Amino acid sequence: MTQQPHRERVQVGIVGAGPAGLLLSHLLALAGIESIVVETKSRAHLEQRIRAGVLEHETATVLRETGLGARMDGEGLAHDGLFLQFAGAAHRIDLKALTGRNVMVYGQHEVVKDLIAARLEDGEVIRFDCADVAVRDIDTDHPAIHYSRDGAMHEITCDFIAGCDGFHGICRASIPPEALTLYERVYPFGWLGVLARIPPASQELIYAAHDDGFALLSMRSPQISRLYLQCPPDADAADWPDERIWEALDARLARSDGFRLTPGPILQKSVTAMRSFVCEPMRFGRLLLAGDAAHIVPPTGAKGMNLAVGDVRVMARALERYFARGDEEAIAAYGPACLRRIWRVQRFSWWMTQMLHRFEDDSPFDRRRQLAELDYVVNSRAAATTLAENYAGLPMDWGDGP
Ligand code: RFL
Ligand code: PHB
Repeated sequence: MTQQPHRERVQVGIVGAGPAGLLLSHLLALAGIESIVVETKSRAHLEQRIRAGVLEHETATVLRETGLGARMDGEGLAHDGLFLQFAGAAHRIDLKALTGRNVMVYGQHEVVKDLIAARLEDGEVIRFDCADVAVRDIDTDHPAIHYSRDGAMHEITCDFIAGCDGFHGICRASIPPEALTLYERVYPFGWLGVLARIPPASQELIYAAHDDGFALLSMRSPQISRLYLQCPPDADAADWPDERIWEALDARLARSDGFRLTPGPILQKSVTAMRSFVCEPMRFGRLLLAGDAAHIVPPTGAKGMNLAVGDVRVMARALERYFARGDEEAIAAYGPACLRRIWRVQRFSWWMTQMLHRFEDDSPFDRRRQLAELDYVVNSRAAATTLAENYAGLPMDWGDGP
């Protein structure tokens, strides 16, 4: 006899406890809408997974306004500017002076910790360590999430499912391929990211374009640096012993004013592939996609998590209107409203990536053009403002959403 699943009902079933799924659940709870989050990984894994580090001004504001700002404001590092470095010299882009806004350097895993703690105050609304997660009946008005945990089968029937399960999740893959248009660019390089126990060598982030390839100096705290190196797309972190990493970083970040990095213990290293990707539409029936499940940007613009926050803000508002007065139009407006911002952010992330990285098939002409572009950006107030307003963040609300 087949085992009967344990059945539950909730207004919104959320697949994935990354920033998108957790913040959506938090925003819905504030609006009095019940949700359950289903996640394959453990709580400890999510709270230690090192990823994004830069919160746009508006992302920080959303967290603050929804009661999640205390630790961020205490431990996060507010940055009023960043450096673009090339030809051995660093040039400051003054975000604050150019836009009136700044960014907050606060690790994604810290945001995730704060969100998990806030959600668990409402009971067992996050189901960690789930297996065999699947979504069913997404083109009906009673879609369901199925999963197994500790040997038991579970079924959650919902009014809507939010697919917040990242680029490799099952939600987008559950939509018939003919219903989707996918736009994609895969870059011929990756980033080797390292977490090191050394105080940041610069108060603000340094994005460095070098003949050997791109390098980025970022940070997580006054004691911990986060550093990245452009590497081959199929690079294996095991082929990068610590000495090789420090040598490459030293070469790419060295400046004619004598600036040098001091090596220290490396706590973690991993390679990330780089791609631009958008899936349209962001909805199929009662399944709504958000965050990396619907789009990916190369990390050069520090935008991935911020886009996820933008999506779920719009989605929460659409769902709120739906549950208040059955407003189907708000649901229909969700994707189009997000996509306008998503494509602008795609453009910015691509632009930063092509300006700062070494492409193998670059001709000497391409290289000189790249340097001329950097020279223009740091010496023209108009061009610097373009970078600054995108980096600090375009408005999340265009006024045409639900
Ligand atoms: P996530 O964070 O990938 O979360 C998806 C969650 O879904 C779970 N999952 C499933 N759950 C249930 N059933 C299944 N079948 C499932 N399959 C997957 C996963 O375990 C996971 O917990 O997506 P979300 O929430 O959309 O958030 C997106 C962000 O994580 C991502 O865009 C950023 O990390 C990108 N990113 C950056 N974004 C920024 O805004 N600023 C930055 O400075 C920045 N730097 C970065 C980055 C991403 C990087 N990597 C590693 C890709 C730097 C790097 C190196
Ligand atoms: C990070 O600190 O992880 C980080 C910062 C800026 C980026 C990407 C990643 O553009």
